[in-house]
Amino acid sequence: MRSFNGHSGLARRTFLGGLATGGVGMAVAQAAPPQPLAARLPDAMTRPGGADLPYGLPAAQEAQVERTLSTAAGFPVWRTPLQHQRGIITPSGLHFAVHHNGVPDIAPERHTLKVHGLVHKPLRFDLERLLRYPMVSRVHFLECAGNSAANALSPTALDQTLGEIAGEVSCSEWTGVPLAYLLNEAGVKDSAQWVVAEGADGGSHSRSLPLKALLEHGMVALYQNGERLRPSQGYPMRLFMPGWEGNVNVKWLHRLEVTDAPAYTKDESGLYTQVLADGRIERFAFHMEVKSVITHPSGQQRLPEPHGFCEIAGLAWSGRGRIARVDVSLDGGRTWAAAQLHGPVLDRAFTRFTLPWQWNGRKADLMSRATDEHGRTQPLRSEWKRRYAMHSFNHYNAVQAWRVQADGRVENVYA
Ligand SMILES: Nc1nc2c(c(=O)[nH]1)N[C@H]1C(S)=C(S)[C@@H](COP(=O)(O)O)O[C@H]1N2
Ligand SMILES: [Mo]
Repeated sequence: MRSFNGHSGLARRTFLGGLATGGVGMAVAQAAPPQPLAARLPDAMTRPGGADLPYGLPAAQEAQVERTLSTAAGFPVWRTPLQHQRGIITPSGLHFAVHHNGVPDIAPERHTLKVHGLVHKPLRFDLERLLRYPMVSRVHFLECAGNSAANALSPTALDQTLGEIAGEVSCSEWTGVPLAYLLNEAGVKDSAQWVVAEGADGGSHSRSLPLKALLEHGMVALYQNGERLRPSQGYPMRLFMPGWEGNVNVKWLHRLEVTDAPAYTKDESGLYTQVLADGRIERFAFHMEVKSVITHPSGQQRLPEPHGFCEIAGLAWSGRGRIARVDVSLDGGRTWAAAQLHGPVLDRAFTRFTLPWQWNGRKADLMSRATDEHGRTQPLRSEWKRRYAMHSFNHYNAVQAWRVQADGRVENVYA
């Protein structure tokens, strides 16, 4: 006991010193002449801190964590920097956004939602009335049908960040009124089969949706991550259909017309139809398929050390249900290992996965392949390309591969 106490100071210093040289980069103070307490404290501990803000902002030092803008489609597409996301919820300010005709400036007190067409009692809801209905909250991803289009179309893999390549997907907690409450109150007629949803933006973005699915899963979302929708996400209200392609989630929703047939609006007959390899056209492809990306390490990152421990981390999702497993390959798809899924594993939501990796400092091709609870799994890029016509790009869910070069730099590659 006595000798242990006598040596504990030395033993402790040796242990910490060992850790410091062992690679965790911790600086350890050596024995030094005694200093006044204030001189030994970090600056911030020696005086009162600064003021806070009425609405909080990220740390100034994190300013590089931003959405990136693409105009390749002819309209602005803001993409989530997924490489910086650790966790399943995308901060609202980083949610991706696609606006075909800009963000309308809507006065909430004048906005209304009309339910009409094949109904017994046409209804009109202002926001105040809608906010009095019972609401549900659900965590769900939202993905643009055109996410990862460049990987589908570009003959060579573009050297970009993950956000630039596949950032047209985000995940939020959405809170709102189930559509069934509103449609049942209006009373749909026997001949009713479809609903045309229209937005109050310049181009009156509109889509036809099967009534049965809307009654089962549709929501008029009013809140996102606990606060009212952001203008960019459809303030003051949007349609939300969990797991379905982004463009059916009509923002700035102002009209639901119950019909007996689809309307074949411009938004569903042009950009969002998908041409198959044999020339046939998929008219309505609502579900987003199972998909995953390794977020770390990912495109344009650089591993800090030529050798050493690195946690492979990523996100997986499926428009048809829960994620059942994610396999990770470190050798370009020759061998696979099951990654650990981190809960909560939610229906049609981001699921986080990780795999510990000891990098040996040699070139390595990393891939992730998710499988959902229905046994659907991601195709390789070559398999996906065989299924669709050469110029098709919607619903691209092929396995994403990253090459870690010997110097630690990470690049997008086709596997
Ligand atoms: N009214 C309206 N709704 C819209 C759009 C639009 O341009 N106008 N864009 C759609 C597309 S293409 C997508 S991918 C999703 C994106 O939703 P987000 O901007 O909230 O991420 O909104 C859809 N809803
Ligand atoms: Mo989209």
